[in-house]
Amino acid sequence: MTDSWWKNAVVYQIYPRSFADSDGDGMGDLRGIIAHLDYLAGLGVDVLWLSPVYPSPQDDNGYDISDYRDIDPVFGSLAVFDDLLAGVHERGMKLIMDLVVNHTSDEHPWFAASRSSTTDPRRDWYWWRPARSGMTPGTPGAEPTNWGATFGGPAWEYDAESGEYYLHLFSRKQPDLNWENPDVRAAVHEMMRWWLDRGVDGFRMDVINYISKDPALPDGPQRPGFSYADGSAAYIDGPRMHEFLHEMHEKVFAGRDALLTVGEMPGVTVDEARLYTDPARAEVDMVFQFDHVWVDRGPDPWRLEPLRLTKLKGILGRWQAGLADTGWNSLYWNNHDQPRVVSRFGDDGQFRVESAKMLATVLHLHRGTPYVYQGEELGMTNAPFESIHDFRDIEALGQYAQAVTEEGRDPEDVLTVLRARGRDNARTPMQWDGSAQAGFTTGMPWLAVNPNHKEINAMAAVADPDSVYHHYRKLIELRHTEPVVAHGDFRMLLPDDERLYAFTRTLGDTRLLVIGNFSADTVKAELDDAAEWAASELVLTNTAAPSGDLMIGPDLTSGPDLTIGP
Ligand code: TEU
Repeated sequence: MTDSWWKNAVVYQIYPRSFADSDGDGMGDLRGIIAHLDYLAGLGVDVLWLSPVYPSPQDDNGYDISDYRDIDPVFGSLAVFDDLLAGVHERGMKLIMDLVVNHTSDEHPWFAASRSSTTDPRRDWYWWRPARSGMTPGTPGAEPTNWGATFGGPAWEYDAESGEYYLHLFSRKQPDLNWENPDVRAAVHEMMRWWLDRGVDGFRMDVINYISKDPALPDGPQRPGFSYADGSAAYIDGPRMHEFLHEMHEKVFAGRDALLTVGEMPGVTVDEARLYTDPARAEVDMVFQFDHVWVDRGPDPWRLEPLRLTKLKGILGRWQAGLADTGWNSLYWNNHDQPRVVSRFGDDGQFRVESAKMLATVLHLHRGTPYVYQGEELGMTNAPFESIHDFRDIEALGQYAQAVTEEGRDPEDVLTVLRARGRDNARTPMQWDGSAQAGFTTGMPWLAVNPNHKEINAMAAVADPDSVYHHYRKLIELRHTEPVVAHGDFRMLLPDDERLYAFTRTLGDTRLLVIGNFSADTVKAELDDAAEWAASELVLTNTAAPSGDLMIGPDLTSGPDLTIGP
């Protein structure tokens, strides 16, 4: 079995198109990343994860791949990629690639062949089906199932040439691969070995728990007010998932050391995740679960639900308990699909710095491997999107069109949710400095920079010892130097408190107390052994001048009144 070096590691996600642009075309690129490797090494992260940089029509910003073995010219070339990899390794870091193999681009040669005729050897590499029986092919409602696609519209696209439909769980330019076909699996395995042979250190696997579908493709339950049904019961954690991941492990990872594999798994349950990440089963090292980022999602997707802290603690506590003995958690607040955490669960106004530090502390001191998404270490915030025309994301645009045009929702309601939760919030350019385009590009950025880059930027943060950046740096260092952070047991405290997030970590004689205040008030933490805690060493705080001797008091309200205990 592989060693588990990644328990002590922190991963940093780069969204290349928004990270740093070296040639002034307004899109980030690999040379831009190379120019900032010292910044990343200075933060102390162990692994970089690159969102897709392969050739792509960019329908879904690279999650639609048309060639798995090259680099899109907009980002660079294989030669530049090799330089980047060398630069990462020279600094003692590792690099993992995004592996998007639930679907390809419709412009991938595999799909072009598949589409070319019903008798092509690659026809069966994708999910082709005839119209619903008794219906005229190509007419509304004739789709083979009633499923909706994630980005709006039906999950099936009609191909008039062959008179059949192909399945796409995301956009129509992202046809789903048919993993039932062993040739598909072998082709993916071969491609993965090719990247590992080139020197990459592992993969983040996009929607990997969607690759095994129930081949019967049953209809899903219809929802009143929605044009399409939810088909996910037929493709989340499907019947052959464990078999496919174990086979991939055997064919690709076995015999190679020091890799990191993390499966992105929307809708995965704790029980399934324990199996996916049980080292004895040889599937993946860890998974991204979604329960905690769906905490503020209600029954109506177009109504904002406020955060209930007790619910968030219930979810993350359940994941901590479920993977305590077998398996391993990944820990994240942010990625390129989620709004900025300080805006979502914290305070991006008066207490932005304290709040961003508090959120970082709570996350990084759970048991699991933390992921930092570019700009999170600066406390970057959501962006001020006004109209739908300010958004670029295919999900925002597609869902808006469906909700407003097809389902008759009030555009303002939809916009309110997109402003708060839309993926473009995470995708505004990285804020390097206070200059016109935040030091991201000398040209016109593909998505507008957040005007707050004048105050919130890396140059200012690195220079300020009290910045969010230095707090992240200290948390990462703490994981490297203090074994309780990676290996300690986790115990949730105060589960019914709506303002405080408190827990302990214990390893042998070392005990760590973490208290995060999610409110804007000074709050007293009523802890059983308060006197003992108050007398112990304060390791890290988000407040300028903590009172008493708290071990850790990430309190939102800076100020000397922070107290614990009765
Ligand atoms: O995302 C998977 C996924 O489930 C998304 O639909 C996500 O939950 C949603 O967009 C949140 O609003 C992965 C990638 O991370 C995402 O960027 C891709 O668009 C998607 O797969 C398709 O490849």
